[in-house]
Amino acid sequence: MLPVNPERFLADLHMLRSFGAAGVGKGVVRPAYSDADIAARAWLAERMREAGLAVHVDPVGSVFGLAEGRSLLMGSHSDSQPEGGWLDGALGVIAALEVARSSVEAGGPAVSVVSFEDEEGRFGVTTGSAVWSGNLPLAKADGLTDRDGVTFADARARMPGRSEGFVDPSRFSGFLEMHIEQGPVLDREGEAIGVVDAIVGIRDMKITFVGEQNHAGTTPMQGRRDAFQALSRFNTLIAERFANVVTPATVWTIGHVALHPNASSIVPGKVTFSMQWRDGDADRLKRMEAIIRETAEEVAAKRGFDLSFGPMLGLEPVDMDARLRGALESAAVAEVPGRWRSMPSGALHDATNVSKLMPVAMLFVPSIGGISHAFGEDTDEADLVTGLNVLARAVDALG
Ligand code: HGY
Ligand code: MN
Ligand code: MN
Ligand code: MN
Repeated sequence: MLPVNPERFLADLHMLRSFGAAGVGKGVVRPAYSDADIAARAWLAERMREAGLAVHVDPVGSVFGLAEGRSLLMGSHSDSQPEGGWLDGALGVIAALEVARSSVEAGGPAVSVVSFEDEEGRFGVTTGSAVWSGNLPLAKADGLTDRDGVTFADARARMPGRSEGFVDPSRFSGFLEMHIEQGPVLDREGEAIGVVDAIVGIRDMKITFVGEQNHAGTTPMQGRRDAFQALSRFNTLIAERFANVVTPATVWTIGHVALHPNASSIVPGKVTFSMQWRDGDADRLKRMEAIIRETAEEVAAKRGFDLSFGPMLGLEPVDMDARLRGALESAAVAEVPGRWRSMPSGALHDATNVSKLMPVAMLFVPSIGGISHAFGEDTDEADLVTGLNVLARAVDALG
């Protein structure tokens, strides 16, 4: 097996955490194109060079460390949520770096490394890999805005050292992504490894209701066109209507709300909010979309609100490649017999986009208490190292 170095791997993982370290638990604040993200990517590029890989920063800031000739690609993302954990994405990038580096040292199979940009969707949904794969045309991505109105085009222009062109995907034989589970299953069951069978699909859209801004003391309740009340009504109605369509695995979230002008003595005149929904079945995602659109129209019509929908972003559910998945399963059987399972991913990953270009597979390690997208996210060191060993064994077998 490839002689991976757990101490070096853990030291690099902690080093990456130091970029944007939040000082609360182990969390990080390293959103795409922030100063911390840009500095972390410069450090990563240097580590890739030291490992003997050729660095290519693509037009959106995804950082590749390329092995010569045809290779396996491995990695994930190093941007974080506005309040993120230290392992989400980072683990997959640093594990890939350690495997690639060990492989160069030991004369093993050719492995390239990638850290995709904006996986966490400051602008879109897994933006960097979506653009690379063609799931999101660059021209469309450039027009997307973050919650403060900054465009993707302006944000990506901040990333130094970008190349004009994208990496040719035909140089890669497949893609492996290691990640924390971000859910409670492995931790609860005392298991060490999850081999992913499929990744759910997602839809994400901004919705705006415009009513009438007015004085909160003098405007009678009767006849108000209060944008918050429209959102509140919409939220209640979709939960009732989804009940006939969803399964226990279906999820939906209104995670960002911008209420205008957001003051206690003003009847709010406008609300823009994010509506996101996820499921493993593409038809169900469509039925939910129809309910969302009809319900928003009904709420708007009742009290004369103006309604608008932003561009709908989405990714289809995808299955993992049987051969790559088999290699991960065999490695898990060898490393942790009886302590691994096959499981779906309810979180989105760059692997979804990359599956358009080449075969992909994914490996999970446990998340303590199932916590992620929060500063409290963590994994036992022993589990991090087990994941690295399973990955290295699979790469050796595939090579
Ligand atoms: O939200 C997600 O599933 C991913 O972590 N960006
Ligand atoms: Mn992630
Ligand atoms: Mn995430
Ligand atoms: Mn007044």
